Amino acid sequence: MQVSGGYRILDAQAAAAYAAQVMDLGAPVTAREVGDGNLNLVFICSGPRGSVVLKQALPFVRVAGEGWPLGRERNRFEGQALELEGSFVPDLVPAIYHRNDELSVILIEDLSRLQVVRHGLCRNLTFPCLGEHVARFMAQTLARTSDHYLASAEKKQAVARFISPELCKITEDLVLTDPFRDAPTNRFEPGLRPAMEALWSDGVLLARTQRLRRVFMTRAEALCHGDLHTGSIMADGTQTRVIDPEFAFFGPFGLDPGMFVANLFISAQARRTAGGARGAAAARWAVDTAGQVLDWFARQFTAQVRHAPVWPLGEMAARELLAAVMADTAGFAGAEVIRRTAGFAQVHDLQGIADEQLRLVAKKRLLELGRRLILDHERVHSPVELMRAAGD
Ligand code: SR1
Ligand code: MG
Repeated sequence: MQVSGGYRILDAQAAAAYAAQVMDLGAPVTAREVGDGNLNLVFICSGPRGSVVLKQALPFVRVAGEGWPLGRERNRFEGQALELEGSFVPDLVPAIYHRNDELSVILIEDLSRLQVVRHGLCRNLTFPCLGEHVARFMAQTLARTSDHYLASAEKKQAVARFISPELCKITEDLVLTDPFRDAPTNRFEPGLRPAMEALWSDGVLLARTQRLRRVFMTRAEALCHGDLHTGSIMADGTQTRVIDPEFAFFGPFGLDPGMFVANLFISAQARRTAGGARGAAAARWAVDTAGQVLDWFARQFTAQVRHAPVWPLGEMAARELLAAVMADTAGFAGAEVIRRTAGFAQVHDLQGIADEQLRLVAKKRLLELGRRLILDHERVHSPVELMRAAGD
């Protein structure tokens, strides 16, 4: 069906009408807005014959309001990324049914049967298949969009389709710069200031962070999800779907694995500090899962680049590549831990700890963990060494 028209911000009624025009949901179709993320509108549109999620990019950062303008092109990147990821791992991403770049709208599979992994972790739940699924998602999407699988010209065209200056700048600033200086975007309790000031005055830490920022900005190795935290994944006991790839761009292999394990480390620390006996068990699960996901990712990624169709690597070259990827993974994990602890984009794992003293204990330990991972990251060459650097 042909749908045209200029950009306008949809309300629930307009979202329902749009979904009804594009999909056969029966009549009547109703919609409710359920978005709880930082950037977009998200509607669940339901009719007698089924339901669908309509996601629309706003021309500004939702949590900040119109004072923080942001281009709507991120909706196109998200649609393109879902299409590409779906061709590699259709069972691990939501199906995409429709994309309208003019209206900055995508229609995707309704995943209401699953829950956002971060929400579950905050309630001490565990997800038995999560590690295996996320490892496969990362190995497949990263290897298959790299120069090992794509011919030289094809790879460069793919990089061009995902040039995403505004979203990359958010990560450059909010993940890799602002938390490492006294920036107005940072958000933390006064009791955390001495620990933050210690980070800001650690010249070696700042130099290692500059290296990570350079890697992020210059190394177009593969299509990264770009924001692979536990709020970007929905799951239950058997199924997993990686959602929200609006930050997708061609970046370093280690970015997604680093961000993902960082969020498991954050969950583990929060649960261990404030979750009682059930929290301690959930924390152990999160740390074990971090180790497993790195191990599974490392094995699959190595096998893929060794047997890749365009540029297969010999054993030694594959080993060297993996060592470099694990070093970057450790470094990005450290930066993600620090920014989720004291930067702009906070997480419920920590903010949900009602007791301020306990919250500060968890946050101080996480700042120390993040510092250690960044300082040591170039010495990390394997999943085991990364977990050792993380203290487990
Ligand atoms: C202004 S956007 C802040 C954060 O929200 C997104 O989910 C990304 O994590 C980004 O860094
Ligand atoms: Mg998101």
